[in-house]
Amino acid sequence: SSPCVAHVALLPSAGMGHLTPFLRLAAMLCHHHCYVTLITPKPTVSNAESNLLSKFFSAFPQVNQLNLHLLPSSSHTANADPFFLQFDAIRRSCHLLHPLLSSLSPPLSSFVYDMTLISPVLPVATAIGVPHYILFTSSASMFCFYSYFPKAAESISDGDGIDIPGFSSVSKSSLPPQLLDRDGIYRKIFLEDSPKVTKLHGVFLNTFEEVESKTLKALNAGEVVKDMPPVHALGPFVPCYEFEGLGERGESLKWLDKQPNGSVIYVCFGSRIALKSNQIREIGDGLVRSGFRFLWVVKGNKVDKEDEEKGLEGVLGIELVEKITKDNKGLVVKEWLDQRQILDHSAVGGFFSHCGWNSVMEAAFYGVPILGWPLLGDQKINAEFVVSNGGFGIWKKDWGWEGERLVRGEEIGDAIKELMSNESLITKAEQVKMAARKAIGVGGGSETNLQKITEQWKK
Ligand code: BUP
Repeated sequence: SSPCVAHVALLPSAGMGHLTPFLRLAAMLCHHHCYVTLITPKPTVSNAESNLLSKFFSAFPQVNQLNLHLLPSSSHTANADPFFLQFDAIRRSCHLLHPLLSSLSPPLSSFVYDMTLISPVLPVATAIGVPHYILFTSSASMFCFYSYFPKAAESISDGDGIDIPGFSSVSKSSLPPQLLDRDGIYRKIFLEDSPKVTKLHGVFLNTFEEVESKTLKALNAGEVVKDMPPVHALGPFVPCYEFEGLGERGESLKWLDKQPNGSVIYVCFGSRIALKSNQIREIGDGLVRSGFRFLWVVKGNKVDKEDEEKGLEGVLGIELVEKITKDNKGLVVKEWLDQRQILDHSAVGGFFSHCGWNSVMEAAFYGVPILGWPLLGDQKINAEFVVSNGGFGIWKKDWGWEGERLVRGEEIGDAIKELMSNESLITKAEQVKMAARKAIGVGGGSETNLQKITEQWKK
């Protein structure tokens, strides 16, 4: 007899850090023979998101695309983060989903939506009567913090940080700075949504047992929050060759091909942060001082749609460009690179990263040691993971958040030397890589979890 098909709807939120794991999950569900409807909030904030969506739909024509035309965001202060404004716009538009989802055929078996959408999606999912889950796009550690946050919210400004039962404490200096802004969208979402996690059928995480087992156990035992629904580790989400990059080998890969094994440090601070120009120049100085080869992705603007034709010289200054090009040790690019291909390249021996969770999991999957410089949001909690649980990186805590102080080239150069010459980090990264591959391989923890969940949906 032919197996029953599960029909899963997925709703991502704004930014590559949220979209990418959703698309990877969509690909995994297709490989598990689910019928997938991907809801796409339109328009996207960045070009990177719309480009990735096009690639995804050409690689997976069997996926049903459902556009969610967004209502405008409510008026907010002019300097609000464009990605947070988009979170808000998606939240305001979620009620439009009910007629779209209830008329789907075959009817939905389950609905997986972004961690930032709990309050507005909850009534829709309940009305349709479908089991529903969030994909929490960060670590299990961050999920502990998120779940417990409302209980500690009032006291965080005066206290030393937050002690989370069943987990450890998050020091005051590691608290996502946006949570201290009483009127901010990010804090509002945390306070409104977090108490509702107990109403979900489950929580999906892009992590794996081998590296966050204690935290996952505490969550599932209800130690962090009572009545916690099942929390499933499904990661690390594997970069998907079918739609990411599509195998093109651009200039940077050709450059990497010519460099010795493990000799290059790859530098990228994610899709959402544009550092100030004086800090960018210090990084450049640090890279040159380190004496190591480097591949550096520089971002001039928060949103790529606003990228003006300011060449590299405009961002870095002529003097630095000359230094970099003089001995041909470094390659600096302004455009979007396929990070998957970079981290997978044998020439890359280290990753200078902001510790966005997707980047951390990708580094784990490819076994690349990290020099972490957490710049905002959950990134210090992720950096703590890299240093403590994963043990495959270093983090200079006194560098602070983005813009807290100017981190000098000399400090950066020294930290890069420390990373690139530490043999034990390479060994540790290799162990994490093996564990990551085991988790998603046949019979591995994450693979088994996904198998069980999709079987339930098919019943
Ligand atoms: Br930039 C850049 N190429 O040039 P994170 C990013 N990426 O493939 P973020 C590229 O975008 P949040 C580039 O591999 C990762 O999958 C990268 O997600 C990819 O950080 C993703 O690492 C970025 O989580 O998002 O963008 O700061 O703040 O939501 O964590």
